[in-house]
Amino acid sequence: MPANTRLPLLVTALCLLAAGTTACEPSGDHHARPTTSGTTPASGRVNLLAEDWSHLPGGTVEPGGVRIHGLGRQIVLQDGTGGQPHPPVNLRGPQLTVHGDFHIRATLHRPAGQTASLYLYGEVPIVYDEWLQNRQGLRITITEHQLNLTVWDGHSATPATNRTTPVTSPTTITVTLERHDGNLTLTTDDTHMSAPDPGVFDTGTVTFGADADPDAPDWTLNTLEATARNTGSVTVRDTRTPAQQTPPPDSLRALAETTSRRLPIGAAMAAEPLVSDDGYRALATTQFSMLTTENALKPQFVHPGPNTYNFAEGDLLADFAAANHMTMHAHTLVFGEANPRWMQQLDPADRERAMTEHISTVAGHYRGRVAEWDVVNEPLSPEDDGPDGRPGLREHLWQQAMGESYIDKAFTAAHTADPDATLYLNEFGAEADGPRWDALYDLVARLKDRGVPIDGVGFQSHIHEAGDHIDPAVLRSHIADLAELGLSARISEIDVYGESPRVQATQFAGVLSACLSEPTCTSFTTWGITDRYGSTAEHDSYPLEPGDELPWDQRLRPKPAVAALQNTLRAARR
Ligand code: 9MR
Repeated sequence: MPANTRLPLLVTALCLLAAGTTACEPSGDHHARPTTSGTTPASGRVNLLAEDWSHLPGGTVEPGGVRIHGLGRQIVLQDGTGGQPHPPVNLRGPQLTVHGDFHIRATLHRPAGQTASLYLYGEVPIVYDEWLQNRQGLRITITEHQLNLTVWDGHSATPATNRTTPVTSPTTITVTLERHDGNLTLTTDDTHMSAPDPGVFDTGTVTFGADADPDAPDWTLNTLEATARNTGSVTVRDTRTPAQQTPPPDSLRALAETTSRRLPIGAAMAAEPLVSDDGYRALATTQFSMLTTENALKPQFVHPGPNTYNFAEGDLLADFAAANHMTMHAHTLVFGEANPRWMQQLDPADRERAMTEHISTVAGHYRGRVAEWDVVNEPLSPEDDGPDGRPGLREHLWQQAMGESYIDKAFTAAHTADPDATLYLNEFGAEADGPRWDALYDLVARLKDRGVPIDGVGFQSHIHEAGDHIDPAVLRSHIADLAELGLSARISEIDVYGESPRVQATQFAGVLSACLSEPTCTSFTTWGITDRYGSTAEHDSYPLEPGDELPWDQRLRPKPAVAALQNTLRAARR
């Protein structure tokens, strides 16, 4: 293929993610380079840096290679503990298809004091905002005096191999990782170490990632090549191959189009499975007309350091939504959870400025691409701890610094940053009558009285216990009460856990029908698509122990809930 007819992998990645052929165009700031995507040079050698590295979080494509700046991204728990590293993955970059023996050789420039890490994943990690599960993959780390090889086999959080050897590390170093005869061997000019291969690349793919110490000077990946050995082969996965997916007429999104409301049907989605799991991506594109960012735009993902923003995963989701003609609902600007440690440790006097800066930068970045924001998530206390026996405001860093006014300030800042976005306050447990609904109603009524630019309320609709069962008639009455205040509503995060498939189906369908019956209910969104990646999974277990809360099971088979949702949509045909 002549070089000038080759497409940047970025474009092919978006085509892969696209449902419509017209959508195969990149957007945003890219520095895509020519690529050999989809080709196999006769030598069985692939120049991976000729592919797209422009979306690597913390990476900058330069003439001499890819400069790696550490983001210091970590998974921090709500009490400020934890801190599991969350290294960048080049999700929109090259995926290598491998068979048999091969080696991957990297040359890098590592300034003194820097720790350079290169990741080769057989399966990309599963990422949530309270944990990251490493699956099959390996990390090569080079410090001043040491070379380290860490191998995860997908059966445990503990690495199967973690070996270190001394290295006389010059500034420029070449490392070669070879898979051969059931072993993994790592070689540099002056050292050599081997470990048994637990089948890290048995998936037949390699996805790359790179990380750095944020406090040391950046390192540069100057070359990265894969070469087949013996009878093995290496190719860059041709992401253009999969056929474009057209929503079948009985899909949720196609049926919803036939309702008089043309109600958007959404799901919370994550970047990693959209890229790495063809079945998940197919459901995402064919079944849903709306996308909520599950974790990618929570503060600790998007704003890992006081002056460090990372939009890579959020941009992937925004481009995916646009390419597939989905409305993008962004979650969430201000929340008591999922905040990076630096935010949790802010002096109270600095919090208002930090909050409004965060909002203006993040909502400003997505201006024009995001239709709606959850501006404030879960402002109510989980307990009935207010003076009137209802929930008071949830105590967290923003509320402690500003009292209730943090909500006013957050909405005002979001409206300034993106005047066209529809702005929601999102809450759980307010679908039934009782003190929680009363507290929510009074809160949003006060906001409206004060002229706060709030457009609507999200009813999360998590049904995790029998006591959470939602009565559609009561939910309808709440939506109607909000309409009288001039507020719209949406079903923002429904999932139904621990119920029989029949009860689960009835609950999903009842809530959808309540939404369809109220003209001010603007959309219906499930909190995920499949139990394979559901948010109630037991995350410490290998293999992952999924929950059962979503419409598609962990093998991506539809449960009765899917038919119940389809029937509810059919019944609302215009
Ligand atoms: O789905 C999210 C999961 O990956 C996180 O680990 C969890 C941590 O708080 O948050 C989940 O999403 C929540 C959302 O942000 C707000 N409402 C409740 C959702 C489900 O727990």
